[in-house]
Amino acid sequence: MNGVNGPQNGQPHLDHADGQYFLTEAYKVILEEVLCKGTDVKEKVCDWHDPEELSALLDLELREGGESHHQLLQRVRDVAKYSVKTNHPRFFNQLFAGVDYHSLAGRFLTEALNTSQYTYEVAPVFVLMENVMLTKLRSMVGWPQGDGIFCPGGSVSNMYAMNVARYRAYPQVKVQGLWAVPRLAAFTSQEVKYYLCFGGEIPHGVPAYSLGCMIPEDLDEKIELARSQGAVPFLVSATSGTTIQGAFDPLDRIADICDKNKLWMHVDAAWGGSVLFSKKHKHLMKGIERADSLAWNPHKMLLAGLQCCVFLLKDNTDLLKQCHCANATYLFQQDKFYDMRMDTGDKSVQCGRKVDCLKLWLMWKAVGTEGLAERVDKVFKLARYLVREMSKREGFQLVNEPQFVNVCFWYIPPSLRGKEGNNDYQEKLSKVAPVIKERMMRKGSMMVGYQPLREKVNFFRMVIISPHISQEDMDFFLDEIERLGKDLYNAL
Ligand code: ABU
Repeated sequence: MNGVNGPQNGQPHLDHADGQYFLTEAYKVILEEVLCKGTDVKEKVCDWHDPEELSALLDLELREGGESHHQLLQRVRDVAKYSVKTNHPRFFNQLFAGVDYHSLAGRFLTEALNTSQYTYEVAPVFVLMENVMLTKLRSMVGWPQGDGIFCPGGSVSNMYAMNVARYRAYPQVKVQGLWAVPRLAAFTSQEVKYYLCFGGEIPHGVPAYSLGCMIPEDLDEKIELARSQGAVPFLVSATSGTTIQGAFDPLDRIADICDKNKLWMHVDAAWGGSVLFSKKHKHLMKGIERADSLAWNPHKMLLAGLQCCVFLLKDNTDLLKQCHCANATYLFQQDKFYDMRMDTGDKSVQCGRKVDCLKLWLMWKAVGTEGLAERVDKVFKLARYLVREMSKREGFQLVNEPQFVNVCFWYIPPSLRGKEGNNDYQEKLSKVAPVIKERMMRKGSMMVGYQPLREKVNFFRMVIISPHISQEDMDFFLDEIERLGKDLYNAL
């Protein structure tokens, strides 16, 4: 073993003991930099550098010779130092945040075992585990039977819904392609329609209320309109938890329309699906059991870690496998010595498939269904607290009363208050969020996203996800927005 200095330059690092020593040391760096400092409120959430400067700091170039352990550990430290700390209590930028340590142990174990989820022979534990997880999640939806698969992202789950719905209606599409089917029409709310843009076909956007949920009466009209234009409606994708405003479509009403028109009802619950854990909030998805399929990402609100996404469907006739299977003879031999139904990989369009079930399983084992429900309830409470505190301060204006844990708002700096009637008000308001965002990132104090939406100019989207955060973090958030933005437009 070569110890901390590792092998000499140019040596191939092939020794197990030496590799394990390096791993132990690298793990200490990860623990210190990512998990201790990275969750410490006194540390920065990001150490911002412009790209050229960051490239120079990292020395990313790959050379002929290898480096020593000492140098490599410094690389590990640098990667940690200059990466965004998504586990930090002031990271509110995406629909994931925070860390669950049991899940993380599952993620480390998955990486160490390095297998592919496609066959029972290389992933016996994980095939059984995936089946248990899918059954459990389906039971929460209200489907005693059905099918499903873990997918690499919610958009892939949505694509699978489109594939399966189309295949059910026109099985010849699988071998003959799109020439063999009529012009099909899919429908989703205008608010989210870019999620379903696969292969350039834009779904029919159904008008949404200001809050972001679909207007079901307009869905009926859109279906009729598509028919009158010669298209064949085949799928409606409802949304439970829109990305920006966290809106929930009225599922029962949409299910009535799907029943009447014999359309596949898919629900993109990638973000909102975890409300099903909460007795208090699951009413937001009332009617979900009437859907045909569902996308749900436990890596979002449940903190299972990226990526952990499921596509669930009510069908139990093997439609998913029939739709996607390629019958690769080097993986799915028909004369195997065990039950070949355990080779679940042919339900997927992927070949190699990462193990994404262990992190959720280990976390669920650790805290139980009740523990996960408490997490969901806690972040709802924090979001309500934030909204109440905002209402006590001048300068914070909600875009809409939130249904979920997305709190969308404009910050109106003192110089713009009372000037709503001015011609340049909206233009000036649109610049507030980008300037505040730049300031917070350069300072490293927190991260939160912003965006325009239809006619609405840039506003902040605050999302509360991690159960590790507190009311003090919410107070800090509001104070910091005020600190960073109060001089606008005096300063511009
Ligand atoms: N799947 C959309 C996620 C976007 C976000 O993290 O904000």
